[in-house]
Amino acid sequence: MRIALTRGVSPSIEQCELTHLSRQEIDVNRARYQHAQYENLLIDLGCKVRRLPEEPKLPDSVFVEDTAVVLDDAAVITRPGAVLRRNETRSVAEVLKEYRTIYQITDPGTLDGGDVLRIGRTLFVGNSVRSNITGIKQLMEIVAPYGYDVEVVKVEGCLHLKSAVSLVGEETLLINRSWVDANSFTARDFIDIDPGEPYAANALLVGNELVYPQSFPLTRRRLESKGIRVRVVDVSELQKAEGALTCCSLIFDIGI
Ligand code: CIR
Repeated sequence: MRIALTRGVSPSIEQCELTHLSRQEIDVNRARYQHAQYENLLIDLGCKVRRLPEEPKLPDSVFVEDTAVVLDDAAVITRPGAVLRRNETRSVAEVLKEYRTIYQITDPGTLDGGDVLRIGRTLFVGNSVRSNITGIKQLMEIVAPYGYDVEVVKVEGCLHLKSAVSLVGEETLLINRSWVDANSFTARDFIDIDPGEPYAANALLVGNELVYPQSFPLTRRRLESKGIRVRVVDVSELQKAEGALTCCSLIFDIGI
């Protein structure tokens, strides 16, 4: 069975962290509607959605991806780079401990799950504004006994590694080369985002199905022209909080 762990949109989402975007009004009800549509799509794709209750005092808590790295055999609870997001992890750890052995990134390490791109047994980890080398080294030590390698990737100009690059097929990456160097990922196929859509590199692969944001039609055309069929969802309200598709869930299999 495949679980998608999510959390309801906080009523305080308008006070979210913003790094590269300027603040815009966020319609909380619309954000909630879009988030529910996203969950429905995950259900359609075979996931069992487990939704944590919303956290009124934690504006960014809908972005659960940043709180943990869930592997087949273990889960690493992060220490988010944004101080105000650190209280988001405990409730996620409580759920994940039902399914996985739990590890923890500790002070002075910082790590956001949005910086971790898993391809097979390799974890590519963005050294970004949120994830420092100490945190990445801690992750490396935790996952090595489980047979995972960690590769550090420099990220510049965007929030997380997965803002710049994500997996859209077994060996195919959707990439914005102005934020990350493609040479960091050897022997893989690339699809470039449309230059007019810099935020378009974040797609969510669920099994063999690709979930993609409605707001990037030009890049979507590029994906489709390569034979990749996408399931489109409108997350425009969550994008105003600098969130993307991968960050709204933690997806993992149980009974493996
Ligand atoms: C933040 O700055 O932490 C949130 N406003 C957005 C987090 C998005 N997370 C992700 O892409 N993994």
